[in-house]
Parts: sequence; structure tokens; C-alpha cells
Amino acid sequence: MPRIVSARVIVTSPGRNFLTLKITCDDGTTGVGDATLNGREMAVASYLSEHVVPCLIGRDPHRIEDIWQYLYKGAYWRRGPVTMTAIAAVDMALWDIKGKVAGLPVYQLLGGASRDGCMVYAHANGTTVADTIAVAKAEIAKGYKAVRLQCGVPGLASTYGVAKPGQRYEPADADLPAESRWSTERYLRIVPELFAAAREALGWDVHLLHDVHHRLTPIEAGRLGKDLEPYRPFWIEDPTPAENQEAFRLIRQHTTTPIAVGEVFNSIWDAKHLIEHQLIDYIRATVVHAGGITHLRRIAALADLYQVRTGCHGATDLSPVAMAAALHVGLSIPNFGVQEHMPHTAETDAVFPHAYTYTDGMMHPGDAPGLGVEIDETLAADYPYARAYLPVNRLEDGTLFHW
Ligand code: GCO
Ligand code: MG
Repeated sequence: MPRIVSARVIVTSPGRNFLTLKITCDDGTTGVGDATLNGREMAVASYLSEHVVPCLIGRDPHRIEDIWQYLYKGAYWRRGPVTMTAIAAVDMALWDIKGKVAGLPVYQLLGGASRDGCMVYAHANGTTVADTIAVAKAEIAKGYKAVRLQCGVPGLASTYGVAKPGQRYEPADADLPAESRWSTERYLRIVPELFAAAREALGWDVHLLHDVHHRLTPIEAGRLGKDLEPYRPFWIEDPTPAENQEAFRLIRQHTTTPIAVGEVFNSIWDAKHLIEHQLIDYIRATVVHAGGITHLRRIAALADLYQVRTGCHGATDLSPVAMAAALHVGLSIPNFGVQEHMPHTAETDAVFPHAYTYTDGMMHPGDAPGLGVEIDETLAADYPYARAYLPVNRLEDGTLFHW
């Protein structure tokens, strides 16, 4: 029976911070798991090295479910993003090991492919409506069948989802949190204009998505959903904060625009009411923040009973290890919807060589045994950790608001 002999936390910053857990077994087999929690990386690093790694040494890496339960129930303190990200990292690494030992890609261990590939959506961010549409056209030319549209809000200096001029979009970029300003009134005027112009310019053969980033009240979200109905969005994402899951019923009463929620969720309990009451259409909980492959599959299985499909978070703060794990899950489950795809920088891709591929709007995890991702530790060491925060957001009168 193989045994875990070491588990190490590797921090690297090839353009942005990533945390990776690497587990090694006595026969030399290794597995990697993503542990990146944007803006709170070192909390997970410490949780893993101080509290999780000592419990892993000597265990049988094949007992994935038992180790998951040990780390979840055994902590006594349940759930929370730090704990669930740490558990996710262990879980991913163990699935990686099991796949390597079996000589099979992880999706084969999960029941095999349920489809040819995973449809992914690209980001089109622009300062103006015209800029955003130009970016969307370029993404569609690369084959994307689904594009998320975010544009600047006239009258506001900076807007969520819009990059600084000439740069890639990377929100966690400050040694202390940057501050932006927000006006719901201005925002609610521009988004329907953006979608009207987008349908005019892009036609109807592409899925169009939009991320509200938790910035509306339920009734405001109902209004936005209704205003966008003529343009048939694929979804509006995170229309309102979801701590109060019942709040989504109010949105549902007013619009048939599909709703996606859950990139900040870390447990099935965050989504249970939303799913069971069919208050959402897509669940965005992700493999790295919601307890790994083992727990994400449980969430997807619950969602499937209620015709809720997955639409997992996949921004650049999820490392290539998480991207691979998401694709293995997405390819295998019956109720996959779409996967977010924000391509990583060349530096990041070089640190994390991977088997997954993109072709014509679809991604595939590849057929390398395990997850199909490795970390080049020598290269990783060239990029030391640098503290970086996500911004905070205030209303025009200075009131602290949701970012
Ligand atoms: C998305 C997200 C990101 C997040 C970021 C936080 O839909 O891709 O909302 O932009 O803000 O990943 O870590
Ligand atoms: Mg989002």
C-alpha cells in the first residue's frame, strides 16, 4: 500500500500569486493541488503547513473520501474559504496521484467523458460599448461560442471587469487594496445599451454573459434581468450577494433571464436552498474553493436533480491545476453547462506545463494520467510571492459597498 511521505506548499508569482500543494508518495509518485485563495494566499499556506500536512504523512493516498472526511469533520470548525481551499488542494493532489497510478486521466476515474469537450466562455472587457464589442468580435474570431461582456460605466473612473488601458485584466494588483467608486443608477442604464448594441453587431449565434459582481439588490437585479430579456443573455452572474439564499426568489419573480451564482461559495450548504428551490440556473462553485473534485461532484449531483447546470469560476486567479481539475469534472458530469476561461499569461503557463487544450470554443483536459498538470519548481522559484489585494468599492457618497 503506498504511503504519503511529504506534502509541500509552493508559493510562486509568475504575474500573479499561486499556491500549490505537492504531495509525494513513498514510491515517488507525486500529485499537485491548487490552493490559491486570491488576496488571502498566506492564510491557506499556513493552514496547510501548520494544520493539514502533519496529518497527511503516512496515510494511504488512495483513500480520497476518507481523507476528505478526516480533514472536514476532523477540523471541528466546519466550512469557510480557507479550510475548504486547503481541503481542495489535498483532494486534487490525491486524484492526481490516483490517476497516475491507474495510468488514466482523472475524468476516466470519474465515469468517463459525457461530451466531446467543455464549452468555455471568453471575457470581452472594454472602456466603452464599442471597445467591448470590438474585443468580443476578436474572441468570437478565435472560435469562442460564448462571451462575457463588461464595459465601463459612463461617469465612473473605474469599473469591475475592465482592465487598465493597455493591460490585461488582473484585479488583485495592489500592495494595499485599491478603491473604486460605484453608481447603481448609472450601471443600470449602460448594461441594456451594451447588450442591445452587442446583439446588433454580433448577431444571435453567440452566447452573451454578464457578471453583476454582487452589486445589486434583488429588486434591482429583477429590473436588470427584465431589461436584458429581449437580448436573451445566457446568464447574469452574481446579481446580488447570496448569503441570504431566499433573496433570489424576488429576482425569479420578475425575470426569466437565467441566473448564475457561486464563485465565492465554499460548500454545498451555500447552494442547497438556491438549488432545491430552483432559484438559480447555473452553479459557479469551483473546484479550488469548494472542497476539491470530491465536493464539487457532490454539489453538481445535487444540482442535477433540479436541472441546475455547472458554470464554474475560471478567472486567472485559479491556477492551471484548478483549470485542469475543473475540466476533468466538467467533461464527466451529466449537467455541465459552461466553463469560464481567462487564459493565463505565458509565464504562468511555463511554470505549470499542462495537457489541457483549447480548440474552437471548447476545452479538453487531455489524456495524460492524473490531472495532466505539473509545476516546474525551478522556474517557480524565480517568481517570489508579492502581497496583492483585490480592490474595495465605495458608493459615490463614500459608503463602503460590495466589490
Ligand atoms: C469572474 C470573477 C473574477 C473575480 C476574481 C476574484 O467572474 O471571473 O468575478 O473576476 O472577481 O476571480 O478572485
Ligand atoms: Mg464573477
